[in-house]
Amino acid sequence: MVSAPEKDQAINNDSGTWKTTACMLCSINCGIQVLEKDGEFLKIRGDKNHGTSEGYLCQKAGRLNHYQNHNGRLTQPLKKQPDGSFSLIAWEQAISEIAARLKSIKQEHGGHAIAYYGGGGQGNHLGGAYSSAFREALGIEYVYTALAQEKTGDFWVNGKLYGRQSCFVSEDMHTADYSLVLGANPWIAHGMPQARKVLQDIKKDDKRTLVVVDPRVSETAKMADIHLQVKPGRDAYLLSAMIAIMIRDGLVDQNFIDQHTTDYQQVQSVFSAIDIGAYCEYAGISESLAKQVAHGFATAKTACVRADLGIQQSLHSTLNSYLEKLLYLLTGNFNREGGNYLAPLFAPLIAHSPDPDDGGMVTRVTGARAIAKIFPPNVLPREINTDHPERVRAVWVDSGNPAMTGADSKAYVEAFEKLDLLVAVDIAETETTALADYILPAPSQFEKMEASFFTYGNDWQGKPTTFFHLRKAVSEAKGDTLTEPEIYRRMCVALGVIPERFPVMEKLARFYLKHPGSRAFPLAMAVYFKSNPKMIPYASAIIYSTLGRALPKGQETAAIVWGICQFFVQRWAKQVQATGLQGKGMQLGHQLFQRILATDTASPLGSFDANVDPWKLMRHKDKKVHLAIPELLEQLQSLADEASSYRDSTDSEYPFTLMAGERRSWNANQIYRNPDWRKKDIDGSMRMHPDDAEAFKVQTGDSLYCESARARIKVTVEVDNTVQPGMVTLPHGYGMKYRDEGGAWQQNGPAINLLTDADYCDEIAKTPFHKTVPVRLSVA
Ligand SMILES: Nc1nc2c(c(=O)[nH]1)N[C@H]1C(S)=C(S)[C@@H](COP(=O)(O)OP(=O)(O)OC[C@H]3O[C@@H](n4cnc5c(=O)[nH]c(N)nc54)[C@H](O)[C@@H]3O)O[C@H]1N2
Ligand SMILES: Nc1nc2c(c(=O)[nH]1)N[C@H]1C(S)=C(S)[C@@H](COP(=O)(O)OP(=O)(O)OC[C@H]3O[C@@H](n4cnc5c(=O)[nH]c(N)nc54)[C@H](O)[C@@H]3O)O[C@H]1N2
Ligand code: SF4
Ligand SMILES: [Mo]
Repeated sequence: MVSAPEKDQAINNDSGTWKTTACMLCSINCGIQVLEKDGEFLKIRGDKNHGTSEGYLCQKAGRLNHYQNHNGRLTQPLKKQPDGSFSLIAWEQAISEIAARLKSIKQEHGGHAIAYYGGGGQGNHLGGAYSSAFREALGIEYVYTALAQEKTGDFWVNGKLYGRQSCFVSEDMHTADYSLVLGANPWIAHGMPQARKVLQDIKKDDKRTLVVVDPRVSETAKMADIHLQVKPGRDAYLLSAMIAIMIRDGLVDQNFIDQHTTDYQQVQSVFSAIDIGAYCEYAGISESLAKQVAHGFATAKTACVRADLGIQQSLHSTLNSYLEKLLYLLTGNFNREGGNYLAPLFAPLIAHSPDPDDGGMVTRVTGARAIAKIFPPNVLPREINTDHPERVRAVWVDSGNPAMTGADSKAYVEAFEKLDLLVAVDIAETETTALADYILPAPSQFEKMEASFFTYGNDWQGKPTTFFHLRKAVSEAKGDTLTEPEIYRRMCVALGVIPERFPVMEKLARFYLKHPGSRAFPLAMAVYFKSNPKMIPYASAIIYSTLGRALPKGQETAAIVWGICQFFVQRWAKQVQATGLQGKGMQLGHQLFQRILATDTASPLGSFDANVDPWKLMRHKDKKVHLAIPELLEQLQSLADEASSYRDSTDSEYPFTLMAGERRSWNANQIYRNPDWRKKDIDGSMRMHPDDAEAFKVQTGDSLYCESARARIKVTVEVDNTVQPGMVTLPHGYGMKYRDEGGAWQQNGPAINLLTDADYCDEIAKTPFHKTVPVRLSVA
């Protein structure tokens, strides 16, 4: 926890000014206050007034000055020259050259030859919200994003069970009596507000139980009442055995099943055929322990499951997501306090894609399906690096570093080098910007207005209020940067789909902001879109060019939030009113917007107390959970064959299982590039079991080679008995190049995606199996 002495609160002089914003290193976006001076953060502390974090911080936030200030910040637009070097280019020229090249690619090959990658990281979603107009202008259908290398299997299962992939499920670990944490390490990776406090509260309370399923004795597993130390990648066996035990022992909630679900018989018959003993043995868990947890979960007054990458980026990932959900569904722990539940979202962060058989989109080259209207980064290099006539020829990357974070970095580099055009929008020089034809620099997330639409992390009863935080800039933008929304607006103008100005509507917007009761602006917008329906796809750019221009300088990008508020109140008027706002319809939407705009910290969106019926968020017409997913029940039936044909990996060419991408105290995706922010684990060591270290005669600090079928990298050993023998782990968020003080390029720690293979992924969602990469080790 980073805190400052009381006396600092009074500082507002030469030593800087305390300003309120949020940490953007993970999806929780805890409120912070920074003592800012000339763009430097001198001190950082938690914001006690923030609705969800209430002053809570983890150790990473205290180092945010390293995100904001380092030698690799981009401050000027750059264009690659024929010799590979970059030279300065004026914005106007860059935008018009890029627009001309994109237009000609579109004309010659169609919009599908252009892909968009990114769309917002952990705290910068405003740019992504405005990019839709730009994508429409070019007919871009292929949106690739990091989310499609972790959560799309889960979304797909939600689509089958609840009717739409956009049905978003959260869990109420704040109040659950029994919490099953499955392939997640919230002590380190968070994933819920105030994660460490939640875990400590459970630990202190004898009546509450924490079970952790993890091959490693993770920091969270150390706090658990029961740790199921599953063998890496074998969760599907453990989970299906637990479900089979629940069915066999009559522990399912038959009332809930009868009232709220369909197709239970099919599910029951598949699970009844499971050889529980054999599955538990294969998973590495004793049958009695699996039984104890199955009984404990099913008989607890309230129980919930919290799952993350440990099952989603591991073998059988989509199937794992199904099994995890069946645990809480069959025991009736759904849509109730202390269980898992459908949660309302502020903005439509997740969309829905039909399956290919129902007319859903697939990629032209590899045939990968869209889930939630996004495509898996695993297939992108192959969509580019091919002779296929319908290949991807241009990529626009915004706030992503796929050359480092996508599976198989070498394939990414080779593919990006083949592109006709690569444009990268970032705040820093990255491995991806190095490959770009044009680099467009944006202000950092503290130098512009920003927001994240991850507003769902609140609990059913613990905190029935959903918050949204529109962060104002806390320091001046560096150099000649443009916000992403402004870049997208200028691209739309250069592509000829919107005019530079909308003088009449801009004027009406100014009048409306002064006299909201007039409704002049919203009515004019409605009339405009009614008479110009072909302009509807560019609504985000238009609202930015009109209402945005009418807002105070620096707050233009808030315009879209006004629109989102209007949609939100159409659905949740009562809940919004319950937070103290009056009025209805557009007035209410406007009031919500004004409150968001006027508050420095997170403001309440709506009060979602027990009066909200979460079943209303179900999207199947019958409002029932459709339990049987034929594709996955089929996969389930082939698990037995897989186990029986398994050969002991110690005989194989790659006898170790590498968890490629562990969250640790000192990694934060690719958001911190310069390693100076780290206090420990500077090299991003490879954790290995003492027995394995002894076999290689290595100690902590020694080097080894870690080699997969794709590449070999040198790693620093950390002897560590939290991992199982035969299993090694390397951290996520290392291996990036950075500029040292003299401006020379350096690299820090393991670049893990050199080792990963794009084909080693889930059949349905194409999410990578990063947690179980087969490797061999050798003496360096
Ligand atoms: N410190 C830190 N926090 C972060 C991030 C960061 O970079 N650094 N990144 C953020 C992001 S983008 C994300 S998506 C989240 C991810 O958050 P998490 O998924 O919680 O983090 P991971 O460490 O990737 O994996 C979680 C656990 O899965 C376990 N695991 C590995 N293989 C298996 C397996 O086969 N089965 C099971 N059951 N468990 C397995 C690991 O041992 C680990 O303890 O973290 C967020 N928070
Ligand atoms: N092997 C392996 N690979 C993994 C994972 C793993 O566990 N193992 N984890 C995966 C997961 S879960 C995730 S979420 C991804 C993350 O991968 P990415 O989404 O590629 O990476 P991020 O770290 O979120 O940061 C992306 C970029 O955003 C830039 N950025 C920061 N602020 C701004 C801004 O305001 N504007 C713009 N335009 N850019 C900005 C940063 O400089 C950085 O270059 O990695 C994935 N890759
Ligand atoms: S939990 Fe996430 S948002 Fe909160 S301080 Fe830590 S990294 Fe930042
Ligand atoms: Mo992630």
